[in-house]
Amino acid sequence: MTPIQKCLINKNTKINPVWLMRQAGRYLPEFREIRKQNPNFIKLCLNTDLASEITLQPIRRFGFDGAVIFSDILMLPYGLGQKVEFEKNFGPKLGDIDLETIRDVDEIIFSEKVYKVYKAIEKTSKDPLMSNRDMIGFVGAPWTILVYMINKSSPKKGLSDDFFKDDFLINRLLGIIEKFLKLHIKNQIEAGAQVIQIFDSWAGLLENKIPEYIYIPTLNIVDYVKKLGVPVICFPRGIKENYKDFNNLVKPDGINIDSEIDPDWAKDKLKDVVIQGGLDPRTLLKTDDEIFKGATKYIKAFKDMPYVFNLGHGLLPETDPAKVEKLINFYRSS
Ligand code: 1CP
Repeated sequence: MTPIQKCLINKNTKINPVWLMRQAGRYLPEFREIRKQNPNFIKLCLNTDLASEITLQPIRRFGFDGAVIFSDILMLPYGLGQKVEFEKNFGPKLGDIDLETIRDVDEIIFSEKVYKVYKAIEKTSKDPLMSNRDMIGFVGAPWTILVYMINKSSPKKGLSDDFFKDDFLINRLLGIIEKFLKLHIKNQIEAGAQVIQIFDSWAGLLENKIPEYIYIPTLNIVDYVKKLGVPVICFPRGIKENYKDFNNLVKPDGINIDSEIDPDWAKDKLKDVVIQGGLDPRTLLKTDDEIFKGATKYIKAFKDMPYVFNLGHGLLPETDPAKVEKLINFYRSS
């Protein structure tokens, strides 16, 4: 078994694995160099050699215990035939949804559209650098994918008032999203993914209907991953004290806490689950002392428990890689 698997499945308390969300990406000069030559982000994700190289860049630098495949949660709508583009200084821009066309997409059409992601996982898994390291595959949670597909851009400024206006569309889409998320997960596992993380980055946008849009659809996916025999980590960002209900109902193997969650609260309320993450990524923009102090809070709280060190959200693009190195060295030596 690989280190993160040992922590999640065997509840081994001696391993203390570490990886960071968004560890492959914009804060690394070697990534920016490749990105400059590859203005089309989706094409870059579908370039097996480059996607694999980008996945390994942070492993080479920092020796993380897990490598997260360089891809994006929006490969799902892309595979379903929705237009997906990334505009500089704007973020993702999606095309209109045509339910008629999406309805006709079958498993073969989807898998063929994104099969290079699976090839990249396969290639990366075979790299000597990956020995005794976890290959982490991922998807967006049904709710977060629904948000992007309907909103068609980042919901940073909140959901539009008419987001829920078309009940029929929402329910049909959720069913389709769930079906293809399962396929996308199965394909990643068959290609070599040893851990699956489900990112629900926009879970915090919902004030009610949380069971309907978060707990139930995520539980369906989590049960499916468990049936495939692979450990699954959930990240329902921003749901505050609902983390407790989420954990009791969805029962993932691991749960990534966001930076708003107090680690002592998490220790007390989140039972029968391995906790991951928590440290505010903005801490890495501060002085060394502040970084060590921030990390110590989590190290102390989860001492003698199985815990996967990570952040409370993705690394910020402006992070200095030297600070990441200091954090990892500090964690490893503490
Ligand atoms: O160079 C660029 O401009 C591209 C930046 C970039 C990168 C490096 C995007 C666009 N996606 C990625 C890779 C990525 N995305 C990974 C693999 C790398 C790694 O984690 O090490 C992963 C796991 C994701 C997941 C992802 N994409 C999430 C969930 C995690 C989170 O940060 O909340 C989300 C919400 C996305 C959508 C997305 N893709 C890219 C951007 C800029 C965004 C966010 C847009 C928004 O604010 O709504």
